Amino acid sequence: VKPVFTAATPVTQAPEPRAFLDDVVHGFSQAQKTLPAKYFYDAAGSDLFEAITRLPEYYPTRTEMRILETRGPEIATALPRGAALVEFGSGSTAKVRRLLPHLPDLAAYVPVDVSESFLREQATALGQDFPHLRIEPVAADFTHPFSLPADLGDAPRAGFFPGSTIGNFEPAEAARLLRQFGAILGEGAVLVVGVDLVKARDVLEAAYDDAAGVTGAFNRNVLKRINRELAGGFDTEAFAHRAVFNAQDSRIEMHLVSRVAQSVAVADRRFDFAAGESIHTENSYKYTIESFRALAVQAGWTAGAVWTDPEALFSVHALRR
Ligand code: AVJ
Repeated sequence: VKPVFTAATPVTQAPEPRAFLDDVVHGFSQAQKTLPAKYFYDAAGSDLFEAITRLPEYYPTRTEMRILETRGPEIATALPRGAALVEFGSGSTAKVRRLLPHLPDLAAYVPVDVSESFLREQATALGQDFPHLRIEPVAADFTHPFSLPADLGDAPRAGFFPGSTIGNFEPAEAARLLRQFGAILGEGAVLVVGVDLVKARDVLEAAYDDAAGVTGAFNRNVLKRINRELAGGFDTEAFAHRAVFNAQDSRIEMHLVSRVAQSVAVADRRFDFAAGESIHTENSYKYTIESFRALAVQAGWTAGAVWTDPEALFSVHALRR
C-alpha cells in the first residue's frame, strides 16, 4: 500500500530577512537585554537540542515518551473515534509514533511544522512505517492562525502539542495559543498537551545546566547565529551560560552573562555589555497540574484526564472543548 499524500503543502511563510536583525536590535535595546528563544533552532541548534534530549539531567523528553508509551491506550480512548489528529510543531514525529499504534481508526494525521523540507521528509518516513495512515502535512508557523486541509471532511478533530513547548510562552501568550488551537480545531475537539511540572530547584536547574555543557553550547549558539547571519562580532566564550529557577514566576530562565565589559558589533551597530550583565535568552515555564488546568480553562477548554510518571516529573493533559 502506498502512503496516501493528497495535500499540496502550502508554501512556508519564510521569516522576513530583516526580522532577525530587528528582533536582535529591539532585544538589545531593553534595560534587560533579551533574545527570542525561537532563534536557537537553526540546523546546529536543532542538533544541539536533540543532544540535550539525551542528557542524563534533561528528564522531560524521556519522561514524556514513557508516559505516551505506557499510557498510550488510555490517551487513545480520550480522543474521538475516527478523528483527524493535528500535531502543532510535529518535528521528528517521534512522540506521535507512540500514540499511532493505539489509533487504528484515525481519519488523518496532520503534522504542522514551520520547516517545509523537514516536514516532507518526516511525513514520507512516517508513511512508510504507517502505510495505512492518511497524512496531510501543513507547512505553517503554528503560533499564527492557519487553515487545516479542506478535505478532512467532518472527521472530529483532535490536537497534539507535546514537549512542553507551551512552557516557552508567557502565560498570557500560552493562553492565547491554546485558544487559537481551539479555534482551529473547532467545537467538540480534544487537545492532548505535554506540560513540564514544578519540582525541586536542583533537579530543574541541572536539567538546564548539564555537566557536559551541551545546554551552554545550545545557549551560545544564538550568538554564533548572530555572527554568521547578521555580521556580528561576538566572542561567544566571553559569555557564561546561566540557568536559574525563578520561583516567583515559576520558570527556568536561561541567560548569557558577559564575563567582562565589552562592546560588540551587530550589522552596522554596536552594543555595550557591562561585566556581569546578561542577555535573557529563554523562559521555560513550569506548571502544577492545577495551574495548567486553570490556564486551559481560561483559554476556553475543559480540563479532562491527566497522566503523569511515577515521580510526577511531567504531565500529559487531555482538554475538551
Ligand atoms: C523545547 C522549549 C521544551 O524548555 O525544556 C531545553 C528547550 N532549552 N534546554 C525546554 C530547552 C534548554 C525546551 N523546550
